[in-house]
Amino acid sequence: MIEQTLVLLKPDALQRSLIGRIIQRIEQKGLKIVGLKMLSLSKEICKEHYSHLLSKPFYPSLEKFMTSGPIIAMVVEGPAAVEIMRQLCGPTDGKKAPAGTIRGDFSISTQFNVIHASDSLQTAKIEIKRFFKPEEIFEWKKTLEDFTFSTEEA
Ligand code: IDP
Ligand code: MG
Repeated sequence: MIEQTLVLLKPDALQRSLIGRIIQRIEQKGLKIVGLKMLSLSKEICKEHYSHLLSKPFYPSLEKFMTSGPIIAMVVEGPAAVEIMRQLCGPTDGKKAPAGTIRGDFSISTQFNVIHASDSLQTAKIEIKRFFKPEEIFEWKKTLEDFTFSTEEA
């Protein structure tokens, strides 16, 4: 089944210039980016997004981190996209995440773990709505068109 999931590149990914390398892994796996933007996460949206963690002692620190600089939000599409994106990310703690996963290769922290991906199809639907208007998500197909520009068009 073709699914859509929400992916966030956290402020540490931008600070560490990892945007390209992370997006490359998503594309090389075969998933398709159908929405993408840079934004500042407000404290209000952060509280909503991490509502399951509000009572945790580390929440204030997580909020400070997530609102410390811009993030990239993406809608990622493909067969079993929710599960595949979670596999690409690896477990929460970068120290325990296996090599070959995004967190395993780019993080040694439980908090500063560079990426978020929705944990279920139901969560994905809610999270995509939190960050994207319907018109900001695009339907596009890979085509056999030759997009090489000729000198006449230049
Ligand atoms: P997930 O991102 O792997 O789904 P969650 O448990 O939903 O993990 O936690 C959301 C985010 O909160 C994590 O990605 C991480 O940035 C942060 N976090 C989770 N547990 C801890 C912790 O024990 N200490 C500090 N930050 C944490
Ligand atoms: Mg989670």
